[in-house]
Amino acid sequence: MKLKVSLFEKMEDIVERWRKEYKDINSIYGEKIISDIKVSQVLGGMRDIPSLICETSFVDPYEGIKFRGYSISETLSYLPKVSDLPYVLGIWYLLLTGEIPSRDEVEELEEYIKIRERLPKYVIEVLRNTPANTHPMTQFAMAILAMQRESVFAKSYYEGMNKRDLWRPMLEDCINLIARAPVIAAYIYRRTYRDDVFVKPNETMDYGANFAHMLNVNDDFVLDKDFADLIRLYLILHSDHEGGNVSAHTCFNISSALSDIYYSVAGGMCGLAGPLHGNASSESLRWILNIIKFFNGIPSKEKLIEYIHNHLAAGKVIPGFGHAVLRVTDPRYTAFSNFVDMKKLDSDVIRMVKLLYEVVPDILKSTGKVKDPYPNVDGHSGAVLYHYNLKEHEFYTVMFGVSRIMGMTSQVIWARAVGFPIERPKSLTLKHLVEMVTKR
Ligand code: CMX
Repeated sequence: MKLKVSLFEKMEDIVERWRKEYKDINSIYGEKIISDIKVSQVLGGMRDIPSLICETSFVDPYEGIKFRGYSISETLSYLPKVSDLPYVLGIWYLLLTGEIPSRDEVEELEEYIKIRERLPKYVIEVLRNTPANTHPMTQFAMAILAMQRESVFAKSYYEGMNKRDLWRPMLEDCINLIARAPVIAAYIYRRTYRDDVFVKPNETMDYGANFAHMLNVNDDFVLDKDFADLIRLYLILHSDHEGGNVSAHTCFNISSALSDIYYSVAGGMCGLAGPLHGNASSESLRWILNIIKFFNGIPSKEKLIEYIHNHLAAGKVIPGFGHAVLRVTDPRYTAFSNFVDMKKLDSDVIRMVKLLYEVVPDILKSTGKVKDPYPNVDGHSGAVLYHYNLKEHEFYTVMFGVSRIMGMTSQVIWARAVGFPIERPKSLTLKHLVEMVTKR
């Protein structure tokens, strides 16, 4: 199938613009100094050191994520809709090109991606030969890595393609990966939790609804329209969060060695699997369920406050709260809250989320050390999935991964387009660090 409004043709012009901008900035401002770095920043995980470029999104500490300059509410209202929510692939179009797609453009993209979703048999075999109790994120990273043998980018590179042209096969690979990611994820879900009964993709459904359909969480093969909306929202909200988070940066870093998108995204997924990053959603839901179990229902505010103090005193973090960059309630959390109101959802987990919002920020503020005492997206996402019967919380990070692939791929395509070099920051021993300070 050929796109009427060819994404590849459109990208030719966009890439030329990016290249000029990148080159001009480097030649005009290349020698200017932008920052001083404190020892505490180096020792604190490179915190806030402005040293990465990410064109697809920007996290404002007080306004939250902006996708190509658009806030979450703008994004949700401007992208062409398929129901109450926009087409999921509209966000990829926006992240990739910087433009809000027209309805025609996004519908064509949805169709174009759909024809590439068929999973090769060997990917299924790789998963089938893995113990079913292997963590879903491990399975997801393995399946992505297994497809590396199909990389058009790697083939083009080793056949000697001019590096200026490498963004084209990279785009080709990214489209294939985006097409297959939800099919792989749904397969992992079905084999891990639902006796390996696989649900085939539905050719008539959009990307978000099709994912909901393949998960078939209620085992009734009937698409719950509200659940499909939740999946659309979930995939849009998690798609990108600038370049410095562990998964995006790992992916970008690996790709800077001209490793293809399968190597790069598989590496990023391993980072996303960590409890302080993408797995926080699973941790948060587990924590909420433990509280409900402990109190045999929803506790009073006073009892909950006491429970949280004990939890912190045991040296544990409160999952779903805090953020390395944000200093307000994560607008993605608010978007889930609005969804709960729009669909009038009510259950114990939803009530617990609301109660935690009332008590946790003040407690975290009172510790005097937590920079962002407010909830992040992971403090809400798991509860809504659970509400719709997607209860296997270890799987949530895979859902996050399916979505985040859209951000990772757009960042990497930009890097190949402008010819971004291999990353190589300088590391120091602690002794060198002290010497640098004392010699000054
Ligand atoms: N509960 C308890 N303590 C917390 C906390 C929380 N939710 N958030 C931060 N703190 C503590 C830190 O552990 C740190 O304590 P120490 O000095 O004793 O080590 C102190 O407050 C200062 O941390 P910070 O500068 O405010 O936060 P960081 O940038 O170091 O960490 C994050 C950010 C997200 C890892 C942290 O807030 C956290 O662990 N939150 C819980 C896990 C979570 O929800 N992660 C999802 C984040 C979203 C994402 O990236 O996907």
